[in-house]
Parts: sequence; C-alpha cells; structure tokens
Amino acid sequence: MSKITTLSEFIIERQADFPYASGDLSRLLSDIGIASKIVNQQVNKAGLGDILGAQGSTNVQGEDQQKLDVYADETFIRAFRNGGMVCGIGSEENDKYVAFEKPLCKKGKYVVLFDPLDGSSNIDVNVSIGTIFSIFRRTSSVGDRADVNDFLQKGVKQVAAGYVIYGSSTMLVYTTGYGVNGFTLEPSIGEYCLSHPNMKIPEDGQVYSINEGHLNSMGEGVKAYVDYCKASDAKSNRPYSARYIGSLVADFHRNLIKGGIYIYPATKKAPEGKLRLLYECSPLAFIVEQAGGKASDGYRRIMEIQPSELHQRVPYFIGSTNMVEKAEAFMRKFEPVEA
Ligand code: P6P
Repeated sequence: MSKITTLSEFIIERQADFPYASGDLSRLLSDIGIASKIVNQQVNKAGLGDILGAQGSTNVQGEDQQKLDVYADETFIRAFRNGGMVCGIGSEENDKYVAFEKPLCKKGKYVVLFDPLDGSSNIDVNVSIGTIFSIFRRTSSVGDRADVNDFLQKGVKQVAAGYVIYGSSTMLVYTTGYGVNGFTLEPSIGEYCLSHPNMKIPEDGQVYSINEGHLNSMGEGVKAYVDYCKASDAKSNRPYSARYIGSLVADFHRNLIKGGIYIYPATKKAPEGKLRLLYECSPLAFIVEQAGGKASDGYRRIMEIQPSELHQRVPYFIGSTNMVEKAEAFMRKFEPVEA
C-alpha cells in the first residue's frame, strides 16, 4: 500500500523550506486544517440539521447570512484566537478587522484574511462551497495590537494562501510559495491526505466560466472575449465549453485541474467587480501563479494591487495563462484603460 502523507506530516516536512521557521506557520496551517474539518462536519449535514438556510441577518456586503456562514466564521475565528499564532483577522462576514486582545495573540506574528464560506447561497441546493484564506506576516510590532496596515498588504506579501472545497470530497489546497499541494479528507481516519502533489494548471484549457446572464451589463472587451470563446476554430479547440457553478472555489478548483478561465468582470451593477481582493482574489492568485497560471483585473497582476480597504472589490480574470492573456488582449483592444 502506498505511503499516506497526512497534512500534518507534510507541513512539518515542508517546514524545512523556511530555514528560520519557528514552527508558528506550521501550527497555523494545522489549525486551519482542524477548523475546516469542524466546518465540514456541519456542511456535510446541512440538509438535515437546523443549520440550513438564512440566519436572518445580513453581512457587511449586505448579503443574507446563511447560518453556516456565521458558524464557519465563528469556527475559524475561535481557532485563530485560541491558536496564538495570529494577532488579528479580516473576514468577509465582519465589517472591520478583528484585533485579538489576548496577550498571547498580541505576540502572534501573522494575520489571516478569509472568506469562511464562499458561495454560501449554494448551501441550500447542495452545490460545492468553499473557504478561502490568505496569511500575511504582521507589519506592526509583535506584542502590540494589530492595526489596519497589517491587513492592507499586496498579494506578493502573502506567506501562505489556500482554500477548502466542500464538494463530492473535501479537499484542502494551499501554497507557501513553494508549489501547490492538494489534500483530500479521508473521513474514516479524519485526516487530510496528500492526493494532488505539486499541482500545475494547464497553460491552455477549453472551459470558460462567467455569468453570461450579466453579459449585457459587461464591457465590450469581455463581450468580445466571450464571442471569441463561442466561435468555432478546430485549431484552438473552440468553441469552448461554458461551465459556471456560481461558486468561485468550485469553478477555480476545476479550472486548476483541467485548465480554464474564470471571469468576474466589472458590470453596471458592480463597477469594481463583485469579488473581494484580500480574501478571495489575492489568495487564489497566489495559488494559480504557483501552479503556473495567471490572475489579473484584466490589466494589472492581482498580486501587485495595493489594497486601500478591507472589503475592496476588483474585476477578476484567473486561470490558464494563455486564456487569461487572450482575455487581457481583448480588454486592451476593446476596453483600453485611460492612460
Ligand atoms: P453571480 C458567490 O456569491 C460568489 O462570490 C462566487 O463564489 C461566485 O463565483 C459568484 O459570487 C457568483 O456571482 O453574480 O454570478 O451570482
């Protein structure tokens, strides 16, 4: 029987990637793994318990909070607060960042930004959903209270990023800047086991993911690119197939494995795009670049964008390098940015 490598074993083995590693990042990644298993337990039975459905409140985005959203948010915050590695968090479900007050936490070297349950509107219809996380080293002094600048960092400053997809199986995929590795939860032993070592996204694909229902409210560059995807051309394997799950983590994960592009551009209703830079776009951009792909706002590399506020939104083009570059060419041609 081939050797199983658990997430914990892998994290410890890879700690050697960081010569001065104290083990704090390793412990933080393990804490995330444990918290996700707790969330997974509730996600898996969402149809049975009373945890299904709307919480009756709305989050800072004005979106109806599903009970599982709130449960997941509280579960991860508890894990970060108790773990002592983290001095503060930013979450989709919380208006402001949370600076932990415990003296132990103030000594934490990291901040975490996360979307506890992305795609949660799909919970009631049993479609895959996900958690996305991004880890930065704090810029404020260890021992002090976290401040806003700890969170408003460019994607290139991330020390780790990852996601959990609660789907037909539960997987945790993450990077620390030394490649991308995927772990599948083995329920019989309750452990994440290495199932997708050294993940690489194909440089081309045949799938485009975009909500074509909004196409009339999108710009000319995006419309031209979608027309290109639909045009027949055997040489470039077009027309492509349209796949849009309505759950970013699920669409991204499929494209990471099979190749493809996901686009959530600026629309009339969402002129800055819908997705949030710090805890959706930036962490997945880190992963896709580590896997050989590309992520931009149609013009600029996502990882180079300087955030100005916690819930900042950006237009988003992410996936196979050749497909993203093709879409960017249409943006430059049909939606040039004023100099
Ligand atoms: P639309 C879910 O709300 C989400 O943030 C992503 O997971 C998903 O890809 C997108 O929004 C769906 O948005 O406007 O197409 O329904």
